[in-house]
Amino acid sequence: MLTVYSEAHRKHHPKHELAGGEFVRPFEMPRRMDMILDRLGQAGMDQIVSPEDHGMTPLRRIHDNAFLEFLEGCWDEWETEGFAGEAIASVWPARRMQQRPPDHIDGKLGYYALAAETAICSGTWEAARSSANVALTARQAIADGLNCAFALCRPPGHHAAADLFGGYCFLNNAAIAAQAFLDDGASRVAVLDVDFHHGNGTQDIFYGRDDVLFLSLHGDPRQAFPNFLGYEDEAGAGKGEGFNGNYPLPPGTDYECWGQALASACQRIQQFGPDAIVISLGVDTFKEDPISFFKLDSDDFRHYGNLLAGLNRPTLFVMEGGYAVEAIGVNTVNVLQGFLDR
Ligand code: Q9C
Ligand code: ZN
Repeated sequence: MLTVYSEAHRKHHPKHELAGGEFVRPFEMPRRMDMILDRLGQAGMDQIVSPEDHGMTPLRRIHDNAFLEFLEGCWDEWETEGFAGEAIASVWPARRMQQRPPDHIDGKLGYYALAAETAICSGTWEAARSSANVALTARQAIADGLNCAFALCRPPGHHAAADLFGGYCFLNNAAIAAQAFLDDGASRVAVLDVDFHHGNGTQDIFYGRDDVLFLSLHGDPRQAFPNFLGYEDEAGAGKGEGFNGNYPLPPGTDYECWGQALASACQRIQQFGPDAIVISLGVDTFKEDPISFFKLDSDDFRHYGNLLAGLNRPTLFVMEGGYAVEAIGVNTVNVLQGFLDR
């Protein structure tokens, strides 16, 4: 399987994540990519290419201009204030307050952030742009005739909405690629999000639309991040009604239960009949993931990769989460190998 990858992800290397009331080393770290690259090599999947620059146009199809300008300028504004640490949101437009972006960077960070764990550092914007280019280049390879490709994106994207960053995400790589399929002539695209966390950004972006079917299997928002979206009754709005599907699952969910939800999601995709499928591929469903509560083991990843091939559509894999770093390579490549085995 063709892999698209860029070293530019290393420019996003925050030192701090707010977790459990203290600052810890971020779970979402550059070494995740090294582990996946190592395993791709061991598996003989050594066809790895660098991304092309697709410019700002495909990003503007998904994200607000003011949000893109905020991301691009955030670090400079933060430094100009003379702040010593990394740029982290600490104030929000909570209920009954004005939903207006203010001028000061502290306020802008809160306006555009959905959570406080995600720090912005000097290279975050460059890394996020390159991550989107990785997804767009892999998508182009499918448009040019491949039946599958792997976008080894970092930072991840599925929590990012049109004007929100957080959950380690800045630009919604999967949504940007899905929109690019449509702009390139596709009539319908399905986005299947198998990351442990609900893909709130992707859901929000496509919630009112019937040309993108968004389905997500995830930890129930009653217990899991992002905590405020991902309920079963979120079915889409307006002409998008019926084109959003959530499968919230409880703590301890194993492959037997998770696989049933996947089978049901796959049926809906078959009915929808998409021209292409984008898989938001997070492997934080693994039993040893440090921040998640599903119980998949490494063989299960190969098994569901094989099921995804049964959908028999052009398939773009976009890397999202996965924080059991020692196993992230095996689990990720198992999905891809399971897909190719068919
Ligand atoms: N106590 C992705 O997997 N923090 N993002 C969770 C739990 C944020 C995960 C806190 C997790 C974000 C792409
Ligand atoms: Zn996740």
